Amino acid sequence: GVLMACPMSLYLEQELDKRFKLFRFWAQPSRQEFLKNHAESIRAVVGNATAGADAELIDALPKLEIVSSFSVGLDKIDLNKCKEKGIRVTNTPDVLTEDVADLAIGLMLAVLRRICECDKYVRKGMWKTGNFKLTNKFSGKTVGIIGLGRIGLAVAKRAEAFDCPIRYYSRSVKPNTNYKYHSSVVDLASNCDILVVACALTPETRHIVNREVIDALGPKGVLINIGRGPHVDEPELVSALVEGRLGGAGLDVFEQEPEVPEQLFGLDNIVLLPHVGSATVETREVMADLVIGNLEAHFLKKPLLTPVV
Ligand code: 8YV
Repeated sequence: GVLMACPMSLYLEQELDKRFKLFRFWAQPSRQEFLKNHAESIRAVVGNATAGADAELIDALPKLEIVSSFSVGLDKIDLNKCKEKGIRVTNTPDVLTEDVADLAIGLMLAVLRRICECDKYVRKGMWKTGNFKLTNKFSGKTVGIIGLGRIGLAVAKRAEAFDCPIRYYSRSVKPNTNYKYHSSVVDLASNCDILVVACALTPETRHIVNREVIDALGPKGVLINIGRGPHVDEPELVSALVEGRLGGAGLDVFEQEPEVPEQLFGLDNIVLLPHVGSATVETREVMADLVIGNLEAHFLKKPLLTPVV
């Protein structure tokens, strides 16, 4: 049996149903009762950015062999526990990189050029009675990227096409780029106009954007988060935006999804998205195929397509 941790893709559900005995964890009236009756038959868990396999679930599934995640991020999976128990883990890297990087650029443009606000202005019929206020230029702005991995690099490449100088922070200097390296996030934030969070969420990167970083970015700076909500100290971000200490923000992720701080709803210098970085028809289908491909490879004792553990 395969246990799906939460709803993520109808196509994936259909394809899993065709191949395995699929259990939908979210549809169980009682999870405890469900585990009592079915724990022994579950050999795989399918998770995502919302729910994966924490220590408790792993311990409750004695026959678990593999966790196949419908996400590139692995923060909802207890990787150490999987290693310890010899449970394999796979994710969906590469296939979503372009979409997430595209969305990061979209957020930069939307925040600086006020695209969402402009759209409302037209829809409300306000164009007839006035002129929209001037916005801010994107081309040529310095873009600072936290985490120059697959997604960070794809953002950099796109921003370069807009003549944006690129700077980055990561644990160590990346050998194959000429982008300017900063050894601290505060230093990076002090030296860029737009700061993008593009690293993995780990205990070390939790709240990597804290008050000090936000203040370094400053009243003209823009924060773009296409990583994970907990990368940013959200109450600090909210007060900085409300008090005008930060110029703007484009946020695809939040600390307590789907909860979004209501103080943000009244601000027009921010764009709020419901975690849609990889949410295109094309990419979600490829992600689903990769989840299934990994499960099939595992059960056929073939090499996994995208192994993590
Ligand atoms: C999805 C993601 O939101 O890949 C990730 O890490 O956050 C996204 O692709 C999610 O996993 C889809 O359900």
